[in-house]
This record gives sequence, structure tokens and C-alpha cells, in this order.
Amino acid sequence: MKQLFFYLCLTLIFLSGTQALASGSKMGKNQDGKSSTISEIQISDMDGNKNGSISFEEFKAAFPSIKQNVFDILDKDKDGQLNKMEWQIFQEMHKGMGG
Ligand SMILES: [Ca+2]
Ligand SMILES: [Ca+2]
Repeated sequence: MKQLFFYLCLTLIFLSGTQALASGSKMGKNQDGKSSTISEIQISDMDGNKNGSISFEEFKAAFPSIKQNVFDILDKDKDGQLNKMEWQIFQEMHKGMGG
């Protein structure tokens, strides 16, 4: 259950991170104060060099408060990039927590 707690912490980090992403006007639909949810964010929204995966630098650009160890947890195969599948795993996890 320790891991579950950790993912809850992750969600809090992400929720504060999505505010930054939304205010970057990329999403352009949060004028009424509604925040973007994790499940609405696509790889392509973060993929600065359009190679189909997210480096830590790209990830941090979208979520300035993110830490390397958080990225490492999401990076299941440890190749230093988040691919679509790894991102979807996190999105599913997030949905499972009622977010
Ligand atoms: Ca990339
Ligand atoms: Ca990976």
C-alpha cells in the first residue's frame, strides 16, 4: 500500500502541474477555471521534438514541479523516455483513483 500512497502524491504533483500546462494556453479551454485532467493530456501535447516519446526535459516543461524520481517511476522500461503506453498506464491509474 505504500506504493498507492506514492501514486496519490504523484497525482497531487500532476494536478498542480496541469495548471501550468493549461495556463500555457496550449489547451485553450480553461477560461472558466476548469483544470485539464491527466486523461485529457496527450503525448503530442508534451512532445516538443515530435519523436513520439517524452524525455524528462519535455516532461518537465509540461510539469515544472516534477522530480526525476517521479519520471523514473513512470518510465517502466527505463529507457529515459515516456512512450505512449507508459503515459497511458499513468492515465489509467489516475482514472482508477477517481480523478
Ligand atoms: Ca520527444
Ligand atoms: Ca520508457
